[in-house]
Amino acid sequence: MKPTFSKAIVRTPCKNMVNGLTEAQLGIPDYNTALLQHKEYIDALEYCGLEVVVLPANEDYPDSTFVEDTALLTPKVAIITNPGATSRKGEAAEIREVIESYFKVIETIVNPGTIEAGDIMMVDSFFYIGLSNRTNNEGARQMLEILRSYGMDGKTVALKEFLHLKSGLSYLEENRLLISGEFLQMQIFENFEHLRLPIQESYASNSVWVNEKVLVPHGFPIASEKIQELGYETIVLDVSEFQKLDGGLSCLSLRF
Ligand code: CIR
Repeated sequence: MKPTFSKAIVRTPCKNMVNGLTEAQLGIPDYNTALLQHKEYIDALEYCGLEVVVLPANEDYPDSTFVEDTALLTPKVAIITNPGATSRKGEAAEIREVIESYFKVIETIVNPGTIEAGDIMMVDSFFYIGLSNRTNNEGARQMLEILRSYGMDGKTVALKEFLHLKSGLSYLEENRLLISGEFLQMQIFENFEHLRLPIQESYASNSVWVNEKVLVPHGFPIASEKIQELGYETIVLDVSEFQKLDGGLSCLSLRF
């Protein structure tokens, strides 16, 4: 069954984002442009029918605008992650305080397990978990144990190239996957309908389905067209300043 999202949590980018983790080699983000792009992202989520909780910038954590990585929110339980990147570890405690206002049942991933929720793709009550430089076997094991104890399930997928699982995959509901790069050949995804993106558009494989609309990054015409051809309304957003930090559209919010 398709989810219906009613809320999202986002965090205003901090000035210190210029020191965020990145391998993108696209230059240093411009803070004022990032703020404008973030505002447009919030407007888009509101247009999709969500009430958006906007957290204040947190200068202690350069990557703290990428809130998606800090928690997995499911209808039954919220799971606070344990980010694999050392500079991001403290973000989990910061998000917990916020999540406590919205979820009664909260679980936590603990050392030596690490996991970032950009590595988790929800397909109904089944969760694909990428094993990456940020998410280790023990983190995935703990996550699966928690999910199973609440009647859900999942499977791991080993990554070689992408930062996170959802850097190269998005679930558009109706058994449809936006997919690129190393995931194209994987048997684990062969029973989905594939919207295949060429390598030059792989950044757009991090698009976001929200209540029948799809947020798509600006500058990726093949992705936009393939999504529109299937009848989805697309909302194109320029997130160039977040791309400079290896972040995509899904990373900027927790939707529930
Ligand atoms: C990082 O390397 O952690 C951030 N600069 C980007 C995080 C992107 N998050 C995501 O893909 N879910």
